[in-house]
Amino acid sequence: MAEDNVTANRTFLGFDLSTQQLKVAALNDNLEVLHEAHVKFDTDLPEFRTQGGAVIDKSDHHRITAPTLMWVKAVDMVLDRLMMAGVDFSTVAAISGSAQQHGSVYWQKGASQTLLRLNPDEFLHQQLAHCFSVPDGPIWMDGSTAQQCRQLEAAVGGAEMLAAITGSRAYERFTGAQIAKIYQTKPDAYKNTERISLVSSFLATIFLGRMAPIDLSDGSGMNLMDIGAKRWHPGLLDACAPGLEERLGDPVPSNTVLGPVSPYFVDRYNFNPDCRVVAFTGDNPASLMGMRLGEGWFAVSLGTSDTAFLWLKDAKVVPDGHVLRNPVDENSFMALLCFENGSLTRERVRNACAERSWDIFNQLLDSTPRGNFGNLGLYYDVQEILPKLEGDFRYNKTQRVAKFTSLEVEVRACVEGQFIAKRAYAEDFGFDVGRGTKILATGGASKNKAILQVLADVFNSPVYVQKVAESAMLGAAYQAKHGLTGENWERITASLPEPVKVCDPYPDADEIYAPMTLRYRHVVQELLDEKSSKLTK
Ligand code: ADP
Ligand code: XUL
Repeated sequence: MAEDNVTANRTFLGFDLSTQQLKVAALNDNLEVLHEAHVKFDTDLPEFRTQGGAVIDKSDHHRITAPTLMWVKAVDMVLDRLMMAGVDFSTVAAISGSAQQHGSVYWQKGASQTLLRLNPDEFLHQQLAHCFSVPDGPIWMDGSTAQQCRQLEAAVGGAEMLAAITGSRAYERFTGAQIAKIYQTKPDAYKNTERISLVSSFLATIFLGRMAPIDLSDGSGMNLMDIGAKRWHPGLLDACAPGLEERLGDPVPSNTVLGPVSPYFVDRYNFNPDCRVVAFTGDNPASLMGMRLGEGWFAVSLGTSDTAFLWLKDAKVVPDGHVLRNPVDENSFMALLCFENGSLTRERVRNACAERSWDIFNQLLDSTPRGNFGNLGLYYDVQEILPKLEGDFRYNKTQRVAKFTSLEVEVRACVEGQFIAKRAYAEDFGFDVGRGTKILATGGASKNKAILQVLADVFNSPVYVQKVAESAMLGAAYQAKHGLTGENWERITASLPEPVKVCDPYPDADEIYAPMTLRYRHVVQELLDEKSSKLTK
């Protein structure tokens, strides 16, 4: 009886360290959210001078990093805020978390000793201030490692081989190339590094009080893992840097219980010493869990960047897409498509055309017809991943133009262009658009119905949202319970509400968007050809 009470009162924490903020939610045993708190990097921690959570170094080929200590300080702050919100940490049975993928953290030699000796009377950021051999680790927005990418591909006989082994061809933001660049440009810092974490395993390390392993799912985003064999690929490790295997540690399945929470949190915040830390993972795998994604669904996350994913039974390699190990089922996979120009680009167009207001943006969007009078726009504020282009490209019915004829056309062109691109890549992954398919939207912009209507029309499929939009953070909290109890995933998540339908496509949607998707493919091919012919001149 007493034990039942303990179980009934237990809570789970799910963290999400995204690009712009650290969020956390406390869930009860039925996985209902009791409390939430967040820390926004730019505004809550202005001393780190980030923009959108990142620092751009113009003197170093636009290298994009984030100060590791800022994230540490955010942990101190967010726990204080959660305590203020009324969370009793002694009820927390397990913690897990998600984080922006690919970014890396470099622990200086001696850091594990510091982690073991944390003083509960002092802040984490004071004690860990000198624990990082590279204080600003590269994050997923960085694109400065083209040279290292070529080296990785060469090590295994080309881009296709690399994709067959690791699930992705070489990507600048993937951790392997990033580590290689650190080794090549900062050899002393690399030598002085005891351990390299992903952002997810870094956050797990803080809670565990010792070096946490990388999980298989987030580990698939490094271009270093043999995703079939679920272990690091020795040739790829060697191609990056010497002594990398011991700096990474062995990857573990995503629902692994790593151990009890660090005594620091027991003493400072009154956590129960039995509270367990379950492996942390990447935000996209965590979102797949938070959305409880099944077959026939295509999930679209409209965050700082836009991402899309689907559950794959078998690894299917598609040019430019990513295949990761599945965070729920160790024997399955997931497909991931990442578009770097997401919300920030929509915001830029909103600011230019709609007086910085989403309401006005939506009025403009609603005042234009599906298909936008034959206008098509592609907007890439920073170099896009899918496809590799940068700049604004506008086309009217017949030709490329410098400007559109009105603000409302510009607004619709931005949203349609972004979703048509997603449709084209989903089709490449074998997604049978419009034939019983359903779209699940999440992320900051998924609260915007006018934007979701365009999504429904472009995919000729109904769009659903989860009742609570923070799928990565929630997925992490579900994983905390999944890892702790070892129960079946479907049973664990059965009590959760079903997704809610918010839009249906209009009957004429496919007539308009099937040809527009084809046109998009032609336009992109033309732009890519134009770019490569300029490069070879
Ligand atoms: P992150 O990738 O950092 O987790 P979020 O998923 O929290 O980001 O999304 C943040 C973005 O959501 C903001 O950059 C903002 O542009 C966008 N957003 C917030 N509200 C709206 C809205 N009503 N309509 C469209 N976009 C929105
Ligand atoms: C995925 C990717 C981003 C980051 C940040 O490949 O780079 O989605 O995970 O959210």
